[in-house]
Amino acid sequence: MKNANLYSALCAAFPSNLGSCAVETDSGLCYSWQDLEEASAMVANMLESLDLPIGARIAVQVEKSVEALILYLATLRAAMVYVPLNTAYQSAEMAYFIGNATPAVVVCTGRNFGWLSKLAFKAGTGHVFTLNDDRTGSLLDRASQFPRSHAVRPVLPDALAAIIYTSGTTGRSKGAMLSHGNLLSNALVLKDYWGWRGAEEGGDVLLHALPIFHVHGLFVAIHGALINGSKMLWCARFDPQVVLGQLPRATVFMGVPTLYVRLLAEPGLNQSVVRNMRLFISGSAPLLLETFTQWEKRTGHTILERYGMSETVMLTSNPCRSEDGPRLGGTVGQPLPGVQLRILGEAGQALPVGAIGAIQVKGPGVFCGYWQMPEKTAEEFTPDGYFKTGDVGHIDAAGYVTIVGRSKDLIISGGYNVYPAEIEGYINALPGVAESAVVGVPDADFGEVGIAVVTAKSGATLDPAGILVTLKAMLANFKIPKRCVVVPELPRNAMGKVQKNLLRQQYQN
Ligand code: MCA
Ligand code: AMP
Repeated sequence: MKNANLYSALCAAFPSNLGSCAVETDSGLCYSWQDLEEASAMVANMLESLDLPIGARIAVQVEKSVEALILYLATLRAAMVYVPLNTAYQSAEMAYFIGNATPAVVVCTGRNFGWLSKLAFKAGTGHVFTLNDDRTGSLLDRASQFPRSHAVRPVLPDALAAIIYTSGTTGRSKGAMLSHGNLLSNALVLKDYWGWRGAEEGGDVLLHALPIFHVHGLFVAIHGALINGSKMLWCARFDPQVVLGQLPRATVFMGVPTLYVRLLAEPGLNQSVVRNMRLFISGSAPLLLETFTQWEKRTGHTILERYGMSETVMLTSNPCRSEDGPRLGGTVGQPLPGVQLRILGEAGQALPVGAIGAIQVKGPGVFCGYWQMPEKTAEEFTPDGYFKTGDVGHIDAAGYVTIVGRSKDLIISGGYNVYPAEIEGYINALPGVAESAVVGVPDADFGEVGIAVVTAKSGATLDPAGILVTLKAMLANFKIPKRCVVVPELPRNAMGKVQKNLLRQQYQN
């Protein structure tokens, strides 16, 4: 069998000098390429010693650290399936993910071990390890007893590498199953399309300041650097001052639009700080034209905006090389090589250039379906095999795609997805609440934030601030609406459907 293990491809791209620095942290630690290879071998050996079946899920909710990256690489090597979970998730959310993914192994912080291990063992998980961001925890203790060399398990391209949870429009989150082939093909396309520079051309250095539990920070950024043998400057969290301090040493930066907005608010952002930069990339949420233009004025660099999804990895990108065309603000660029993208009208008819419709895609990055949800998977594909993105947009004569909205009821806040239906479910269950509607309104920092509009049951009195406090104890912090208002009734159309567009207009500032 020809080995399609993603780790093998990443490892093959490591530079010949394995002792050179692969990852430098903001606390001054340097991990060499050899460290990545050997430490991931030890963790892979440890995982394999647990006698788990190929494809066993390894669910991970830990703070960002290079050891967490090593755990990801080890999971790939051992042909198990990585399930990264946002550190903001609280117990009810974690109970759902663990119940749904049925992981054989859960890795969490020492701080959360008490409640999370109980929950995991109850759901049938066999092993719970801890991993802290200071290189302590039972995972590393155990792994330290295993050999530093490991034979990567060969897999076929369609073997699962990761399950990424992405919230559902109506019900609970769905786990998007991504294969080694999905991830490797996307990494290779982006390596070429974004012109990653090898050591002979001076070598790119990636400044990594995103979380590593979503596609952007984990796959687009990390795979990009590793498959090019490029060093990463690693920030444990996004701090604009720290990023400014590191920019002169970097050549590539990736961020959600909020990161660019926050950097622009720093007086220290100027052309000198970015003098060595080659490429600024934005994605995960719409980049306002204003941010795009201001960035160009302040730094002399044109941000490259691209578009993707957890279910598809990257789909479109503005050009990197000037000979491929200009980077157009407000657009997400052209379909990447290998991606077929079409715009359809309401009756399912293909639309002419410029007409607005539903975006559907096909390509090597498109996922293998939702974990244990065959009906939901079937619903999201057309009979001829296109995936329905739920995004609405148009494409121009030169092939540039512009996203104008979403048919899915989704708020994207600071690059995180918030599904109103989920929040409304929690609010509606609170005592005294008759019904609620959560809508997204523009926000200068997060791009969009949620507002909860709530009505009371007859005779009940509601405290809007109290509702938010109660929600905070139940849900990840980024999902909490930034405002809550109590109204006598929600606006409805003739069919009785809540008119969210009116609420969006009413509460937009
Ligand atoms: C934090 N808060 C948020 C968010 N983050 N509220 C709404 N949206 C958010 N994104 C809450 C905090 O809990 C806090 O609430 C209050 O807002 C202020 O937090 P702040 O200190 O400003 O937040 P932070 O810790 O600085 O984080 C902001 C951030 C972070 C750095 C922008 O949200 C972030 O790293 N976002 C990147 C997300 C990302 O990587 N997305 C990629 C998805 P309180 O004070 O009440 O506690 S992958 C994807 O979409 C695909 C497929 C793609 O195309 O890339
Ligand atoms: P996720 O569920 O995290 O995979 O989010 C995917 C969604 O993020 C897409 O369906 C889009 O709605 C949105 N998205 C990603 N990149 C962009 C972008 N550059 N511009 C606008 N929306 C984007």
